[in-house]
Amino acid sequence: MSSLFNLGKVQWNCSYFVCLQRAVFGLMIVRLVMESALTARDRVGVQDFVLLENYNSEAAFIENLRRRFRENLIYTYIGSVLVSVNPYKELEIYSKQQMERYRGVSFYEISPHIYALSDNTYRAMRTERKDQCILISGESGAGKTEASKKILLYYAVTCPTNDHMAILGDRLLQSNPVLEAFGNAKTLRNDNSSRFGKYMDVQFDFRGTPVGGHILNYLLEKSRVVHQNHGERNFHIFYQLLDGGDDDLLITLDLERNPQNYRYLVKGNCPRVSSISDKNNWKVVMKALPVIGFTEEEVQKLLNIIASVLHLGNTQFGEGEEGDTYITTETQTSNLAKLLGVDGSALREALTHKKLTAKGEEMISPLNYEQAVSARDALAKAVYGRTFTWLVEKINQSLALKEEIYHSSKDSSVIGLLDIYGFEVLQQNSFEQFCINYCNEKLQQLFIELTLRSEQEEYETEGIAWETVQYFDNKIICDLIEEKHKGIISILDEECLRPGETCDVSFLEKLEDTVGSHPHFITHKLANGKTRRVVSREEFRLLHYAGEVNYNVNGFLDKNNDLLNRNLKEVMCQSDNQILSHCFRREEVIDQKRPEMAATQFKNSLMKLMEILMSKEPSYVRCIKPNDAKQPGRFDEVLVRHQVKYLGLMENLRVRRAGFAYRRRFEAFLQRYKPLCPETWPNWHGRLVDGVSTLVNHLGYKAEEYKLGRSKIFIRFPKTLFTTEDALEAKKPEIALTLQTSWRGY
Ligand code: AD9
Ligand code: MG
Repeated sequence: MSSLFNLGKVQWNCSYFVCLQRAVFGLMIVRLVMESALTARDRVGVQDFVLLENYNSEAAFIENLRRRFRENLIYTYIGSVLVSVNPYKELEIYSKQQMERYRGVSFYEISPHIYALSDNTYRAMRTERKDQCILISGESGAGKTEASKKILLYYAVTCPTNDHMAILGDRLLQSNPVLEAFGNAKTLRNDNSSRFGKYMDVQFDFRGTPVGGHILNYLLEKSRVVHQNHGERNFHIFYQLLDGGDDDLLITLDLERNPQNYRYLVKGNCPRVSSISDKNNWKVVMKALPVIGFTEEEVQKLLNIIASVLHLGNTQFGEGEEGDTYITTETQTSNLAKLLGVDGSALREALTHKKLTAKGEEMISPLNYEQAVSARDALAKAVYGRTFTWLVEKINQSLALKEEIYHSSKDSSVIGLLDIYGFEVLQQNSFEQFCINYCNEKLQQLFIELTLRSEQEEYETEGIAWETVQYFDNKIICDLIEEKHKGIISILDEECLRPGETCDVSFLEKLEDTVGSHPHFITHKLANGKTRRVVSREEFRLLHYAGEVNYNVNGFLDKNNDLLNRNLKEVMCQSDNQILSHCFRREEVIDQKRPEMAATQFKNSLMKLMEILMSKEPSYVRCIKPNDAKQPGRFDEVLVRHQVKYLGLMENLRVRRAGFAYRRRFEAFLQRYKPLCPETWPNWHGRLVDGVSTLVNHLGYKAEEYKLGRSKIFIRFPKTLFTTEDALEAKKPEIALTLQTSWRGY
């Protein structure tokens, strides 16, 4: 983020200086106010890790976090990066008054806060007219989604608006409970865990008014629809509907109130969660849907779909003598067909048979019991997954830029918010964890690229003496996963497409053959022919940047294939439920081309996401989970240390400490400050570097305060520049008198 206090690659321009100057003025006043506003409590520990005396010590770092956490000071900076520790309790720090407190005030003048980061990003967007993005990372339950909601709320409340745009603000906010109802679930790690990735652009016009929004969603964990681990739940919306829907609605949908009656809801043996009120959340969602622009009919169709997934789960099969299969829950299937808006007998047949084309002829062959169960589950996942995508599209339509603004949108800028699933290590890790953790590897790459590496490279290019900070570059792991032909995803795709008998175990064997010697890949086989105990015969282990994870290959091929029998697709695309007929297109049935496999689709969508993020100025929120028990006041040092390590916070701090707060090309620096030195004023005719040197000597800069590179001056501390700005401000009347045009410093 190229903010006033930023370490990033800031190339200042004149307009930036105007802003800086205003900010400095503001600061002088604010400083006085804020100095007194910062209470002793605010100053517990250091509020920026850069100020830690022993900044190389991980123990000192963690102690600072702990001391502040104990005082409910959950936010601390590393320069412009915000570190946040989940308090697991409501703090009185998010009120409207607090928002006002942070509005227009610079980062360091006030205690660290998510609002300060939001405000700073907003101002950077406005003054520099450069798109921004806020990347929120951390493991499951660390507080990413809460942070993203707070940022959104801050913009909705503090940005200038008008009646028309207030509607948009409302929609932006209301889209959250809806997406959470359909895309979040209770897991062992988080009672409200996001089971999809979300990148949201908020678009602002030239006045800084929010005028549009757009959401990109990533890989919903569809397998949860049909299976949940012990202690976990299906997506919230199912329980909300059963708990909150009124009696008439449940009768129409042929549902009973007790979730235990639905096979898709009993797998985790956890129908209720004490921290969640399904009934209240149902009301919130039902209120939100019309705000986002859902018609009554659409809501009804949507609920029909949710109910039909539950009925699908209860559809049971019996086995005939010939090994064929029939449905034993006839009445239920009739209701199911009604809810799906499809023909009952066609649905029955499609659930128990598959259609094959051999030598140009179509044949119907019966499914055996396992195949029928898996066809049913595939249908449930497809129906739910595609409806979720439709929901996001629908929300996007309601957030879309209004036509008249769209045409003048070259004047608009964007702040993107990334809230994507955190690194996950479960007892059993499957395809989903593989994708989630791969995504976290990519985000770590981006972080390295944009902060650590680029920062160091600039010092090298400029010839600034610099003690290189060592960090682990996880590119090697990204390559292991994503490299064409050689990476795990390619091998998985090949195995899915290979004719003949392939299975999850043959995939594992293929992995052993191809990447078996990779330093970040391990299976049970040891080079000396012996067996490694820590990895079972069905697993491979990846040494991720954030830790080691064993992945069980069972289900990898199926989940990557994500196939739905053709005759089920045919039935679904004839649905008279408009949402479903939109989700299941006729072309898909006619077009025999195989769509991209799930992991490749995900990989490609991540590549696009990286491009989007690279084109913006990033800010970071690094979220930390203080304990696994989801309890307030508990700070588990081992857990925190692990996160500090893999979030790269120590490296981040070292780079920041070793670095310079500001950099500026010689000509720009000289142009602005030359009035402050008689030898450079009104013009300097020598080499630029000599001019800058003369100028800073005259200003009395000490050697440790700055360095001259090949084309830029690097200033270490904000204070140095403030003093120079103050001097310039004092000199302004004199400059105005002596010169009218030749100085364009402002
Ligand atoms: V996951 O990767 O989606 O599973 P997140 O998104 O990182 O995860 P989330 O934001 O959902 O975690 O936070 C988990 C829970 O911690 C929330 O439901 C809150 O109960 C709690 N939390 C998080 N941040 C705050 C906060 N700033 N204040 C109070 C918080 N409670
Ligand atoms: Mg989340």
